[in-house]
Amino acid sequence: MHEGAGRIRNVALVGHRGSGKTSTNEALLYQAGAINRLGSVVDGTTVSDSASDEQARGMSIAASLSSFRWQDRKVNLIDTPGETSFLADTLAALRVCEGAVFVVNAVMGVEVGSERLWQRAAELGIARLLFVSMLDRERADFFRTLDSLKASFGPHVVATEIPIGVEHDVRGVIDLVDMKAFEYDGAGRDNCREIAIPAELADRAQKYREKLMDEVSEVSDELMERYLEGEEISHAEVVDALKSGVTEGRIFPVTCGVATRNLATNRLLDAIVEDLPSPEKAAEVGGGEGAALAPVEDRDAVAFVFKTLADPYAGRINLFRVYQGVVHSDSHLVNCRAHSKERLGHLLVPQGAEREQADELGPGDIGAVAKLKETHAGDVLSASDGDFPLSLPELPAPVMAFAIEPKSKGDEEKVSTALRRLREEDPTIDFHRDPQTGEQIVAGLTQVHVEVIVERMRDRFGAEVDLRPPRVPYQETIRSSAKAHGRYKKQTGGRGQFGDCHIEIEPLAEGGGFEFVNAIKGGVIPSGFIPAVEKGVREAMEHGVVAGYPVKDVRVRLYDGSYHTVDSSEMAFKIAGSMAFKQAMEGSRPVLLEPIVTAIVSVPEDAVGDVIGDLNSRRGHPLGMEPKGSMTEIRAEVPMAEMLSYAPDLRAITGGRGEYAIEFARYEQVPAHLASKVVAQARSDGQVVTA
Ligand SMILES: Nc1nc2c(ncn2[C@@H]2O[C@H](COP(=O)(O)OP(=O)(O)OP(=O)(O)O)[C@@H](O)[C@H]2O)c(=O)[nH]1
Ligand SMILES: [Mg+2]
Repeated sequence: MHEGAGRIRNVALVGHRGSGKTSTNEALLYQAGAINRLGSVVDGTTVSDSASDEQARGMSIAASLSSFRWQDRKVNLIDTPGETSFLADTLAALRVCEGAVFVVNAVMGVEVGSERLWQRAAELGIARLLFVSMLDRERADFFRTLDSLKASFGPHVVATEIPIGVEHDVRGVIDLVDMKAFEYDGAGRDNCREIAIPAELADRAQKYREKLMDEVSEVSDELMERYLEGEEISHAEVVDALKSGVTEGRIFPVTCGVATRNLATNRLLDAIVEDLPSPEKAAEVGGGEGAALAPVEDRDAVAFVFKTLADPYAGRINLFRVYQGVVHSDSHLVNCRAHSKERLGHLLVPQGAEREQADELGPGDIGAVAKLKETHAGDVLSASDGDFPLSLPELPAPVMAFAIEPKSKGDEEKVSTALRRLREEDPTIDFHRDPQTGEQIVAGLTQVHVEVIVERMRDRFGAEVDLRPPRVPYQETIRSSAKAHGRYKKQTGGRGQFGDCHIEIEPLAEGGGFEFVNAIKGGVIPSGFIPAVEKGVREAMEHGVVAGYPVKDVRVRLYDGSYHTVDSSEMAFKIAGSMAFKQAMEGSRPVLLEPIVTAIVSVPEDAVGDVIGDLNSRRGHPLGMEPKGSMTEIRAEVPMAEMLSYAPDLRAITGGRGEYAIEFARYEQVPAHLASKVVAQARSDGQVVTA
């Protein structure tokens, strides 16, 4: 039997790196009885950070699914990585959940990255709760954190409980809906007991209750009217209004606790099952991808694979969510990308650290399946082949590239197998052979990302590699238009070669890419050869004339030419097209472009001056700064070439207290004095063949 879609809660735990998600995940599993021991991140004993590199680094690298029951509901909880390097997993988790819990650290307040996740969750139409964690830490401040949450996420962020006690003396919470207080003794499962509201907190609790009521009454006009006229609003009405406000994304309740002491996690569980919508409810409210699919049983099964992991024991495992119908074990479904049948053997449901087998998973539910032939994250499995509106969210481009070289000769095959397998798990990894230098390039979102990839290659596949400084992905473009004539003619006895074309090239706006315009009149070049000219142009554009980098934002107009009835061939026209492009580019003020990134650097107040000074010396332009909790967030645009080895430098400047993320922003022309250096380097690398 499967769980009814109305009784399921699919919930992602998201938030900034280190905000306490994995510890919260652990406490929720423990409190719900799915595990019998409260593991810790420090000891490397949590369920969701089970990989050895996660334990060694004390951070989550992959999304991790656990299922458990609470209040007779089935909760599928996904712990996600906060580190932006692993954003692919975080976004994939958000994609398949109706609800998210934003975990925010009570010392730091809202941090870099959480705001962008909030935005993504809003776009996906996900209901959101907030959990202010680490109340027990020194300098933890629930109310300051609440203010920072409102400042970042808007006025509908509202506390549904407030803590009793501060820092290490925190001992419980006051529920603002029921106006009841609870105290926690020890970290055991039955550590919660009701107490009277402490007298010294009575006024404060009343004040925050009013704020909550203001917010709740806005859910309906009727409620608002009665509330303003001072009428009594019943407890059940408040609970219902809160629930529908959360479901509709109009209210964002803030809860709080201490994960490592299992303090108030029972209340977070209550909030998850009571306030967050089920797949059925979310479908009624509408919105989101997959809305065209109804979470009902009596239709053909449609499931979406959102995560693939390479389990060292079980092989490849796919995590999927059922959007419609029922998925059975020992059945066949069609992979709608590959249009091939996959046999699903056992269905797996992760229960704490174990995986249990399930006979079937109903609409809205999430589970795992091992040993599919070719299915991976992003694929739709369905009873019959079709085109379903389900896909992974768009991901940032991997901008941090390194050249890698196997430590031992002859390991090339091993290395590429390892990379292929790892990319199944993480679509933000890019690897390719640089056509210019023959180097094997591996690119990720950040330096940490690439380091993790290299460690995984070694630990899982025994493939050891050296990393060399990344090459900057320069590009080239043109600044004026020019005409050129490409003519390829060869007469070597017998049949010759003849191709002849006139083109004009002109600059396109940034992002314009490439346009090819066929303006041939009267068949002076037969239409069968025109694609060959275009192909020749495209090939020439792979290596611009400045320093051998790809050329972009160019329109090429083919307007004249001639042919020979016997000697003309596709090959000859392709070569003529290439020749014409190179020649035209020489005359069109070609320039070198470099990638500019937006760096978001988060540092303690006292390091701000030094960090900005350093960014300036890297040709950076500060865009602004903002206090974020106890840190200051600096935004700056900096050429990527200047940020290649930023991590160790930032560490040195801030004494290890700073962190940063970079995002690709755009391409800009390289200043002339630097461009000549890049050109000289490219020539000495043999990347440019001068005519
Ligand atoms: N004192 C205290 N420490 C906590 C609490 N929650 C987590 N920590 C500690 O804070 C650190 C980070 O916690 P994690 O649970 O790994 O945070 P995370 O959000 O999963 O981190 P990433 O997965 O890297 O984004 C660990 O050392 C935890 O032991 C808490 O409530 N109180
Ligand atoms: Mg974690």
